[in-house]
Amino acid sequence: RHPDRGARGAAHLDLTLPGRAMPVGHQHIVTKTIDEIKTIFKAMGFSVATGPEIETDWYNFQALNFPPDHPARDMQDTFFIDDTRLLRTHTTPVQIRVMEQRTPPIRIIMPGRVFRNEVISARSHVQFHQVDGLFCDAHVTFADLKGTLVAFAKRYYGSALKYRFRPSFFPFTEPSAEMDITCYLCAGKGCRVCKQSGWLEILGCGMVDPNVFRAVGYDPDAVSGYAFGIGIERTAMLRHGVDDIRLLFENDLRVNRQFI
Ligand code: 2U9
Repeated sequence: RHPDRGARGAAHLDLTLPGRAMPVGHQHIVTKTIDEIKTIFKAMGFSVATGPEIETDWYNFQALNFPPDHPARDMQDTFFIDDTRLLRTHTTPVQIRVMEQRTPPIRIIMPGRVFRNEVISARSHVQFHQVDGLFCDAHVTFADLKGTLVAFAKRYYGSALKYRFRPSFFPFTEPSAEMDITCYLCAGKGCRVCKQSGWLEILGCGMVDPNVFRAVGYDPDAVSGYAFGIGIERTAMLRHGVDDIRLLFENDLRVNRQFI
């Protein structure tokens, strides 16, 4: 008789054995961050669109007011696939595709992976994620931009924060700005997270440049809009105190399990 079998040969059920672990997967911190940002903007009436990671020069640069050979292209170190195709350096080209297909009002965000030919270090990587936003209609003002982005920041980082908008430059917006909030860790006193400055830069934004409207066949005298871009890894690293972007792409379970 087999030692594990009973008199009639049936298997015993040993109720004293420990249960088998059934590990459950969970979302990556980058996916979670994108989902949280999507939820906040959806509640404010934005819809979500996605587009191709392989783009053309027109959608990635020209339609966004980077003229051929303009030095502003140097800001993006691009991975070119061949003479006509490249890996998108931002998700902004998706906005051009949406504008070509629709007429204002448009209120939309685009999350996605982007690529830049950078040296990999603790602070920069060849791939990262971005959420880009666009609001297009008649009579949109910088006040609308501020109202929406301040509402987003208060919902995501906490309602007690103070904020400031600093002038900046992007080829596709004019005027352009970057938004800082008081550091959520030290409330502006200065600490390791904000590098003693009290402020954290959380996004770039601006009013859509009239040349971008011309590129998609809109009349810049009739249509106005604001746009913004949020770097996801940067956001996740700020929120969770991760100091090396490479940790977000290595899939080391000792790291990933900290964000269940
Ligand atoms: C259209 C016109 C303009 C999107 C914008 C930024 C400013 C910005 C960066 C944030 C961190 C990229 O991931 S990042 O490095 N983006 O600062 N993005 S305004 O502007 C648009 C979008 C659509 C039609």
